[in-house]
Amino acid sequence: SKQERSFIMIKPDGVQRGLVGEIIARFEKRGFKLVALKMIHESPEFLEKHYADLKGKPFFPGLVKYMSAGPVVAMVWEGRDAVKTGRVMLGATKPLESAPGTIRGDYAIDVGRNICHGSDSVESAEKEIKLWFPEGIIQYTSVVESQVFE
Ligand code: YYY
Ligand code: MG
Repeated sequence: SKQERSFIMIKPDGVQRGLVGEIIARFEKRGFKLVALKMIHESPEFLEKHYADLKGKPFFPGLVKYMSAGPVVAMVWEGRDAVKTGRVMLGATKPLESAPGTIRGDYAIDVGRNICHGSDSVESAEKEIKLWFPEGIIQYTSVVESQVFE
C-alpha cells in the first residue's frame, strides 16, 4: 500500500443532478488529498480516447454521446491505495451489484447513467491523468497527512 493517484470524474448526469458536492465530500472526508480539479465539456473525439479500451462494445456509441453531452468535473485524488479505494467508494459498474453506501449504490440505477468514473488500475490512472490534465496537477503539502496515515 503506497501513496498513489486516481482519476475520478463526475459524469454529466452527476453534474446535472447536483451531486458534485456530495461526491467531493466523500473523498475529502475519507482523507484523500485533492490535487487537481476542473469542470470541462469535452468532445466526442476526446471521450473516444478516454474510453479507447471499450471501442467495439455495443454500448460504446451511447457512452460517448452521454459523456460528451454536458460538462463533467474531472479530479485527481491522492493517497494510499487511492485507485482501489476509489473504486470501492464508487461501487460496482452494474447497478444491481453496487452496494448501498457506495456512490453508485446510493445514487444510481442505470449502468448507462452511473454518475461517476474512477480509474481501474494505477496504470490507467496515470494515462487518464495525462489525458485530462496535460497542464499537470498541483503539488502542495498536506498538513493533516500524519493524522490520516500512520
Ligand atoms: O470502470 P467502470 O466505469 O466501472 O466500467 P467500464 O467497464 O470501464 O465501463 C465504462 C462505462 O461504460 C460504465 O461506467 C458505464 C458504461 N457501460 C454501459 O453503459 N453498459 C455496460 N454494459 C457497461 C458499461
Ligand atoms: Mg472503467
